[in-house]
Amino acid sequence: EFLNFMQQNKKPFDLLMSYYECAIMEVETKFRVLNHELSLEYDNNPIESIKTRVKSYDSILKKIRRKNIPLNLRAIEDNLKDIAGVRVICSFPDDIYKLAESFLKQDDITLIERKDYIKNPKPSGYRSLHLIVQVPIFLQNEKKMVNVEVQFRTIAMDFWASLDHKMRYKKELSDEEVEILQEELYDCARQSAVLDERMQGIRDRITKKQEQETILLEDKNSK
Ligand code: 0O2
Repeated sequence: EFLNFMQQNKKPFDLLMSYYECAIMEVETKFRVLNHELSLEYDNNPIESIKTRVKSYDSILKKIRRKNIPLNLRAIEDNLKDIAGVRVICSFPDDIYKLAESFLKQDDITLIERKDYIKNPKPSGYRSLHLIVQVPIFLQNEKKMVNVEVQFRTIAMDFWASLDHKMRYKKELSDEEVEILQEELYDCARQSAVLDERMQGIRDRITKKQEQETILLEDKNSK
């Protein structure tokens, strides 16, 4: 049925996918700009890396089936809000919130949904801050609002999620093995959350010290 739909709607479907590509470019640029500005201000890059993807046909099809979404472009656009995905990887949890706040303050960004799996991790142990936003893209004759999912993770959260993802897609594992690995992964998630907090604590102490010395130096120079 999906194949049939794709054959009949190939052009409009590809056009819709190209809008998601454009929206990804817009959002990625916004984060590059923020990273550039913050790196000058604080002498430190808050963003480690940015990964982007448009959801594959396969994943789109699976989600349509799972959620019983009617097979037409309008329904896909309205119901699948994560076709365009941008993943922002930071070193420290605080930088995630700082970046998310600056991003959401921009007047062309509309927040549709926010899920904070850092404050409230998933039962699997998964941690990340998810935002669904709408961003305008400017085409030849129109302005189009496009949904983008932004996932913010620390390096540790991303490392964990990649391993968890690997396990989920390994068909060779028995149910029993999966259960054991899930418990082990859950434990790792808790430990990595503690690690994130400790590293953040160290970073905060270093910056505080730097700030105190700058104030001392300014005081000395003004006398
Ligand atoms: P992919 O390959 O990243 O596209 P839904 O999106 O409707 O299925 P919900 O609750 O709206 O479900 O979305 P949720 O759980 O907020 O976010 C879904 C995405 O978060 C997933 O995308 C994963 O990228 C990530 N995610 C959520 N939970 C886990 C987890 O336990 N482990 C890992 N590794 N990732 C997780 P997709 O569409 O599943 O996959």
